Amino acid sequence: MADKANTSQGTGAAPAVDSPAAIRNVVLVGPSGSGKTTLVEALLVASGVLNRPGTVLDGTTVCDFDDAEIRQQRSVGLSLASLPHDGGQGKVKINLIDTPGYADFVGELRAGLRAADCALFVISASEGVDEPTRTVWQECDQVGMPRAVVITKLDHARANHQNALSTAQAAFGDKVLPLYLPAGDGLIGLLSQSYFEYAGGKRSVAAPDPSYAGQIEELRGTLIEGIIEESEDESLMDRYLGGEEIDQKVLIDDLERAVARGSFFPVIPVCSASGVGTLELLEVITSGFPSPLEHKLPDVFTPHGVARQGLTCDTAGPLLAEVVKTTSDPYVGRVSLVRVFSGTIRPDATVHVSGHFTSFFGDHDGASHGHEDHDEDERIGSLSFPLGKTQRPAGQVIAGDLCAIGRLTRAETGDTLSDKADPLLLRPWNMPEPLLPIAVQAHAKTDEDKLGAGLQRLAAEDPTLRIEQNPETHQIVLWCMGEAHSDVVLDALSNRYGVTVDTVELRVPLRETFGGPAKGHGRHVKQSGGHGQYAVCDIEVEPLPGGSGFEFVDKVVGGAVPRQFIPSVEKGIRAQMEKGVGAGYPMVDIRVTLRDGKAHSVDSSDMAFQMAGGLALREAAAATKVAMLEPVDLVSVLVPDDLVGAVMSDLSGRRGRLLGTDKVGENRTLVKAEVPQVEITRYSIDLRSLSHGSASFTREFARYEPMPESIASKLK
Ligand SMILES: Nc1nc2c(ncn2[C@@H]2O[C@H](COP(=O)(O)OP(=O)(O)O)[C@@H](O)[C@H]2O)c(=O)[nH]1
Ligand SMILES: [Mg+2]
Repeated sequence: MADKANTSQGTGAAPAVDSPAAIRNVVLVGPSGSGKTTLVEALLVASGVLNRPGTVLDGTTVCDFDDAEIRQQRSVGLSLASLPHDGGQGKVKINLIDTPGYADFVGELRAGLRAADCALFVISASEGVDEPTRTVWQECDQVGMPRAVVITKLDHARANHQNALSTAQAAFGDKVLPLYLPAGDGLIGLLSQSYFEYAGGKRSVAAPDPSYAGQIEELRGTLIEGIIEESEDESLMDRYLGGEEIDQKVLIDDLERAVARGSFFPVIPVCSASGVGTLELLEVITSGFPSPLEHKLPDVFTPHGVARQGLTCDTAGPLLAEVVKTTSDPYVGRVSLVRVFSGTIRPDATVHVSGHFTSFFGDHDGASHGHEDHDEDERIGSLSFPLGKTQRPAGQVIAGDLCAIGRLTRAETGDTLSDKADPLLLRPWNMPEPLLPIAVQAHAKTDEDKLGAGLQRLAAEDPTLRIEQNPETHQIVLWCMGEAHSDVVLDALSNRYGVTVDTVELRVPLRETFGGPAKGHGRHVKQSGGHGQYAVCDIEVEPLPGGSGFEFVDKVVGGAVPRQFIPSVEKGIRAQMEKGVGAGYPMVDIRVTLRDGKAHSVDSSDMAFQMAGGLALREAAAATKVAMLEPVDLVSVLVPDDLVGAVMSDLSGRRGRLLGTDKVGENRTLVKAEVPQVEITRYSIDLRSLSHGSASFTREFARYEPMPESIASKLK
């Protein structure tokens, strides 16, 4: 990987600051391909961290450094790049958190939102806004996260800035207003009414071309009104409407306050290719976006679940930090990306690691993700400020900042780090449930242990990966967010752990039961030469109601089956039930009555009666119909109202039984149905394409039900 290093990277030391007030944590959000990763390159160049930008195409960007990212030419994980910017009011450190736009990697986006205090919504001038991005905007709305919109790719052949702007306003609301108008090789500032021209990587200021006068006036009017509406000074609107020219400084102050409050969202046009707009964007980030001091901390508890109040973004406060991402580097080992909420982390310190306390956070059960509960001390290895994969040593890391910690062996993604003497635990952030099951096996049998170990490590790093070892189907099932996610997991298994993995057809854990009562005669007799075997038994089998399991009744009279061999018959029947009698699925919900049998004084044995028991069950099964039972899930789908019909008819087509619908919020509906598991193994993919990513669903096991004969017969 070293040979692919971005050789154009500047040698600049990591920007360090001594106050949270000088930090901005900014997450980049937007559709896949909208230009986020390239924008980070452009901003790094604008701030002098890089001499020249890398490209996604060549795999030379700072943020897309992972093997999978270079191969796929798109981001699959979040990454961090920090840069210093001095906009004239002192040096500010900007931590840019690049996230993948593709839906499979939404777990990385969630982690990015958690680590950040403000968000840039990056929209391509040639495309627009997709459904998932709208949803993230609404989520940001709910928590009042400050946001700005960047319209990228101004130079694109199909770029249409005006269109992209209207799309963004339609999607995000009327508080989304442009601060600049793209013009020629630069931008016109609508407040300053100056033309910022970019030539040869430098910005110069001039008067705008008079031909823009009309456009400027119109947009400027809308912008000023928008700002004044947000102003806390109520007299301002009257003065403005009365014809007073409002001082630009007053407007800028009001604008910045409204942006920081999360009630006004400036739009900045950018061309990453030429650098146009990068300095303007850095100015919005440094002066409009709030520092971590203004961000309310997530809920804090002690590991025993007692709420802890009063923690703030104080560098001298108790240590409170969180692992937002974990990666493994073949050379460096484990690297944990950490957001510090309170206190200061120093190298060589010992910290307390706590995490995944299912008992009092309920729902997000770490256990099902293959995570362990943590409550232990661990020493910090190296401390650094990452620039993509490059680690720049950090002397210390203060509250509000982001950093990488090397060689933590216990801490996993989502864990809280705190003082050894004052253990704390943060309420976990909302992680998405993986809903696509992929069954896998090691290509070589000898690799099975390596596969298990590799999967465990990957699941510890990635909270959106769940590993299931199914005891009924004996399959290893990876629960993933989608196929692109599973590809990344399989790639990592082969590249990092050297295990070649085959995906195999997923077996849904079906079960068998008797369709009706039947009798079975089991005769296991071998008396020719050597030690003889002799056992005969007669059984009656009846189906029991669902969920009854297995009942064994002994009705033998007169010692036809000797006492000591009755448990042998039962054992043989149980063993046969585990293997099944039809398609090889375990048999459940039957009562077996042992009626009669025969024994031989010398040749009968425990083993012989076990064999006879199994045989008797097979015979009984052959005499009647074996019915298949299938697991049925309760599926809840959250959809925009206009898709309710489409989703319901799709569910019906999957043999789903509709239970009802509930209105959720203004324009969403929750559709509930019971659907057989075999019909929804790929539902996450199908629902995404049916709804263009606007719907989500959950599923939970409800019960086993008889499978229709027409479908069961195909399995045998
Ligand atoms: N013409 C042009 N192409 C761009 C610009 N920014 C990004 N791209 C291209 O758009 C594609 C997607 O960019 P990328 O940064 O990976 O988008 P992301 O998925 O949002 O990170 C890449 O091929 C980039 O080279 C830009 O400003 N102008
Ligand atoms: Mg990207």
